[in-house]
Amino acid sequence: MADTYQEIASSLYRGDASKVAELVREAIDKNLDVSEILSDGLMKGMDKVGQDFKTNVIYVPEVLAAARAMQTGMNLLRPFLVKGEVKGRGKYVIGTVAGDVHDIGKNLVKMLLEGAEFEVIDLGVDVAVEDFVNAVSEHSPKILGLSALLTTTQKSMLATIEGLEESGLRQSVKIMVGGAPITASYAEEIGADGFAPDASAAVDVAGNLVKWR
Ligand code: B1M
Repeated sequence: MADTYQEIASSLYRGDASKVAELVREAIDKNLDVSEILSDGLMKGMDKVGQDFKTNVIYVPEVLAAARAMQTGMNLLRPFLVKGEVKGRGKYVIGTVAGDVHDIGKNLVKMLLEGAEFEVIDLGVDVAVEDFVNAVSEHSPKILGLSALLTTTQKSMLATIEGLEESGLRQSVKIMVGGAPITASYAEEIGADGFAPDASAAVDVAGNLVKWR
């Protein structure tokens, strides 16, 4: 089992999407735990990509190939993470903030929220402040989730919250933030209502936020 996860991780690292797909399908057929396939296989591989990217062992093209392989694997796990069509916990608008194109973590958060019966409206990446404001106005979600992976784009979270305040919509929605550089203290500093360090915590935090409404 550990070998399967290791093989998934190293195929992802190499950016070999078809091998990742083959191995993930095999793991599912063998009834291996879906959350382990995700954490010990796909995410382990992506962690190594992150470490080697930081130290210039690999560069953007390799990271992009690994990101595609990650998305391929996640898509295969999706039916097991998102069960049923009941969307009883309300609407959740999510997006990656302006200037930032990282979406793997945001997509994972989205998948687990859908699995936890939220109706998720995904605005994609590099979302301008006014697009977040328009989406809150149009969909009246219970929660707005903002993702950022760069220290340079986390300030777009504050700009988005300010945009909602200026448009008079801030009090109509709870705001959750997350992403690798984001901390609980940053969330508090910018006036967000919730912070989650990972996708499964995001589901718990979202569940608590809707209880307060
Ligand atoms: Co980028 N990148 N990248 N990159 N990239 C990082 C983030 C970096 C840490 C790499 C490094 O140096 N080690 C670094 C940021 C440094 C910093 O700011 N401190 C970096 C950089 C510098 C850059 C560029 C500037 C590189 C360049 O062009 N020179 C550039 C910026 C582009 C832009 O956005 N404008 C860039 C580009 C890219 C790619 C396009 C090549 C690709 C993204 C592809 C894609 O997303 N479709 C990419 C990738 C893949 C990464 C790393 C390697 C992996 C990110 C990832 O997907 N992780 C990353 C290194 C790293 O993070 N270790 C890196 C897996 C994912 C499951 O985790 O996204 O953290 P994560 O999500 C987690 C939690 O954070 C949390 O839950 C998720 C699941 O557990 N979470 C939330 C996320 N959003 C949440 C929202 C919530 C709650 C929780 O509530 C709403």
